[in-house]
Amino acid sequence: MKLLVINGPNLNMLGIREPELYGKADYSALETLVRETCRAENIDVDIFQSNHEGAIVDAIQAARTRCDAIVINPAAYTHTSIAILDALKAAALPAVEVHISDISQREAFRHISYPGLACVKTIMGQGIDGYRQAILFLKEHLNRL
Ligand code: CA2
Repeated sequence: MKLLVINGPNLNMLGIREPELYGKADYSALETLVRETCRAENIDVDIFQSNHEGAIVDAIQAARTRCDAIVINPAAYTHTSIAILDALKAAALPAVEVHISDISQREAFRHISYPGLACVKTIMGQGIDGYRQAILFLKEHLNRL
């Protein structure tokens, strides 16, 4: 199984500010959690972070023929990006959306997720453990197909 994990804008700042929202773990702790989960599950993983919408669209398009599944935290693009939604639809890979915070309990503008409309599952409010849960879900999901 080949997995792509995508993180959107400012997630590279994790641990630097707003620990009450996003926890104390920094971005390298997130990467370590993803890599260790994938090693234990025998999953080949690439981790990609970008602050640029088009770069995220490019990464999803490239994954279409190279990967079996996607974990994506589109960050602020969650609430704006029809381009990322369209790219996920075009890639037609099983994707799980992860949010570190519980976006349903935050400002109204965070309640809508465009990319989530193309995802088989959304995990929110679980901190960085949501990434581990998303990876385990996708492994099971692919086994069921
Ligand atoms: O809860 C999540 O994972 C979010 O995707 C995080 C985004 C936010 O815009 C979404 O509504 C929910 C923000 C990521 C930025 O993270 C920072 C972390 C530390 C310092 C500054 C930003």
